Amino acid sequence: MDYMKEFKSVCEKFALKGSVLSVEPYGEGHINLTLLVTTDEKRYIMQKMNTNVFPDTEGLMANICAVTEYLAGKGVETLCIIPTLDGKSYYADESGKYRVYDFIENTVTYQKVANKEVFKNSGAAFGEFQNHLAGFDASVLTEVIARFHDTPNRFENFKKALEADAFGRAKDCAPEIDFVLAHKDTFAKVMEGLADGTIPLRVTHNDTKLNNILMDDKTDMARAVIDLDTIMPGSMLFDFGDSIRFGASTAAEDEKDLTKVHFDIELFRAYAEGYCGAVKASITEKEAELLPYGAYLMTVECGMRFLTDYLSGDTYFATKYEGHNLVRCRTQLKLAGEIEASFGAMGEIVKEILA
Ligand code: ADP
Ligand code: GN1
Ligand code: MG
Repeated sequence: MDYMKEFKSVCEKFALKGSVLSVEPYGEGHINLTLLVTTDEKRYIMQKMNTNVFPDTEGLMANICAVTEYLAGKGVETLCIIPTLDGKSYYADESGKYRVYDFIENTVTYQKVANKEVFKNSGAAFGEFQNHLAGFDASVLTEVIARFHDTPNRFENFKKALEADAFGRAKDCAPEIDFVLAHKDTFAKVMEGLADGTIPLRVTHNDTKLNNILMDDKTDMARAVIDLDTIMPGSMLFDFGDSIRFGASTAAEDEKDLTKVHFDIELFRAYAEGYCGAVKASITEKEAELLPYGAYLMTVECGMRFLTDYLSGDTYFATKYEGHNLVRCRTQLKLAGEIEASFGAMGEIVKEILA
């Protein structure tokens, strides 16, 4: 695709500095189409938003405006929305809905943990992010994706996709289906805790993978938490768990060779040191106890989501080849199994850190 030809006129609807020199695809996100826009003065990120995943664009952008304004007001580096020429937070035409952010320069995003220090720093940053939002009024937030980390509900959706088997793919993934079915009674702990008040409802990011944080390209210290689409009330176990899911693996999320995929407990320790160090004052005893479980839950949930999408014909996550979602599902379920087998050791590490 000629991205410049396709999107230049959309770029011109925004209050950009300079004239557009190039438009190219950027990053490794699974949801939005992310474009790097370069003008003769500076760089921007433009995203064609995924309206299948986020149908309520007004609510989504209102959430992001409110959160970024709040964070900026506290002096925290965050995404900066570039308005349209008529002062709106996004632009819509028959081809889609678009938003533009300042490109945050001199940063890197990691697709895989480069070393323990980077992962520890990202843990501290996601913990701090939660601290920064502790005073934010959650009632102004729209729930842009209902029941996002409601794992029992995700399981119900998985069962529907399996029953329908609309693409005849269930036959290719019997071991994965069996794994999910065998674990069905392990999915409810966090939802139950939120419902009965034993787990506090907080404002959470909900998509805390390593490539949703920008690190300084010289110091590897975190600069900004990005991908704010899923900020909603939730549990800190979601944020902690999702980071471990992605980052404490010895291989990429879509590694085909499962012998390379392992849960690395030393990476878990590094992240837990950073994260717990930041939330020490607010984490409850029950949350601390459930951190290992949170890592398991987010990993098995994500595996189940990839499997559901595979069974449903790949309509949710962006895929690069047929079977991509099944490959992703396999890494997640392998990790989930290993995490489950490491609960004891993980619990000891959390205790040590919080002692
Ligand atoms: P998705 O929702 O599809 O995951 P993201 O918002 O996470 O999309 O963006 C995809 C990638 O683009 C990020 O992982 C990051 O590498 C890069 N990115 C996004 N916003 C910025 C920004 N403001 N400055 C620099 N890089 C960015
Ligand atoms: C998606 O948007 P992105 O690529 O950062 C997904 C997450 C999954 C993740 C798996 C809105 O994250 O929930 O955990 O892929 N985001 C949404 O890599 O569904
Ligand atoms: Mg992202």
